[in-house]
Amino acid sequence: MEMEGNVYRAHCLVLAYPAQGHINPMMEFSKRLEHKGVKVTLVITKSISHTMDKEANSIPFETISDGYDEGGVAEAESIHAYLERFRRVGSQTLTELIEKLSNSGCPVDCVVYDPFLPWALDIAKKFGLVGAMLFTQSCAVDNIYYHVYKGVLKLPLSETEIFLPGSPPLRPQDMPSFIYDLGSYPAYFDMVVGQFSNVDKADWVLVNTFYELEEEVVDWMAKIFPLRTIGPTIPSMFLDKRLEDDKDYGLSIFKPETDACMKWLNGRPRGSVVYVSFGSFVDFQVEQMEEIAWGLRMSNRCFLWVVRTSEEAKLPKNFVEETSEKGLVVSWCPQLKVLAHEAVGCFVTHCGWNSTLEALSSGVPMVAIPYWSDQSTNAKYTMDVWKMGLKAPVDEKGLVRREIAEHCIREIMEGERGEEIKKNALKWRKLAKEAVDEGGSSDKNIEEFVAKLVHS
Ligand code: UDP
Ligand code: 7WV
Repeated sequence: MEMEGNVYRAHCLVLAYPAQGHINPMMEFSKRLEHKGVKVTLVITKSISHTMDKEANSIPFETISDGYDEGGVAEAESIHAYLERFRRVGSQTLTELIEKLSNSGCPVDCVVYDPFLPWALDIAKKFGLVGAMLFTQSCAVDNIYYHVYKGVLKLPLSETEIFLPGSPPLRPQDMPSFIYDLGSYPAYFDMVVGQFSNVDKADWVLVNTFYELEEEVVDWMAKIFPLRTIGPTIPSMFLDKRLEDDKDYGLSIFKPETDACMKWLNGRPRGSVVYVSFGSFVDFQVEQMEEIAWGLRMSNRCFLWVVRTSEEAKLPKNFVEETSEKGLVVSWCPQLKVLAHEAVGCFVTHCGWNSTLEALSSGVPMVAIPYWSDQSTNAKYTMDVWKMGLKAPVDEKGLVRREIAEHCIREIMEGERGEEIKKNALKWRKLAKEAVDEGGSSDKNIEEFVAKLVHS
């Protein structure tokens, strides 16, 4: 096959769910495929493409419609209505896109898709294409949802300890929020459990994790599915450095205050800064925001805190002014660069899966304050399995109090436990890099995927 003078081995459509934490891994996986000679077209929704800043060297993209071209989910009457219309209009427009590409001499061989959108597999199969789901959450979390799907894990939870194959005993509060707080987001509950609705038709089940990180659960799930680990999907320059231009994800919903952050970090002593960020979604109660602000102040450390514009009003009055000697508050930052900066010694995070993998790949210890979705499970593993952070305990109202936040930060920055955690963090950084480097577990899996694609 030939395209603009370049010979390529196969053509993959890579369909992302429209959220920052889902687009990033799809983008990076696409770059790994491209590096191995596959042509890739990234597919995002029209609504999210309006809000994204396209940086240099990103993968070419096309859009489909979720039926809400102006505002996406924010425009919909409910999450349920959004997902239903996305299924209908998305199926239609994805079909049209595949037809268009075929007619323009660039036929598609394979659809890689986020299993939040399982209907994409049905479309791929209608065209006789290879279908590969790519889970953008941890294998442990996928395994929990699989057990709910199978009806093996019965809800509401009635036990105080839950035993699943490949997993340590979990308390209800270590489960994803949609499970322990059953009924909180019924449409998202259906979506995450529905990821398995047509898994039997998938040619590949790819997971954004690496074997060494989740050995037991990967071994267990690989007995049931054609499962391969392909992560962590972090830009290559932060890991194996084999993809020269891959310094950033390439599509960003918010504009990072890069210069301000890097200038502020430069010159600060090694490991002295607490970096605080809760990702692209978290919408804290005012009270929780205040407790975190106070905890930070009480820790007496320098901090860089990402407070999205929509969250700004929740900061205590005059907080930014009163802490300006010690802290910098920005609306968005280049998180990978910040985590890689030697001044950063601790990451206070919601434990979104990307943030967790990024911290792990940079060797930065975490204080986890999970908010919803899979974050509490990621926080549990961070503390008790990977031992590279602390999961901040909550009070009866479900809030992390200021003394607790302060204590966790101090434990990591100055405590004895912190030393152990730092040592483990560095161990994970090494293993993450090895996994994606030449001959590593994830690299081999991607090689195998591409080789089979070419010969199918
Ligand atoms: N991120 C960023 N700048 C920030 C905060 C986050 O670039 O100030 C990126 C981060 O590197 C990660 C993504 O946004 O890749 C967030 O994904 P995650 O799964 O951690 O959380 P979500 O936003 O989905 O809750
Ligand atoms: C966006 C929308 C819904 C969910 C997520 C992101 C996530 O947690 O990954 Br459930």
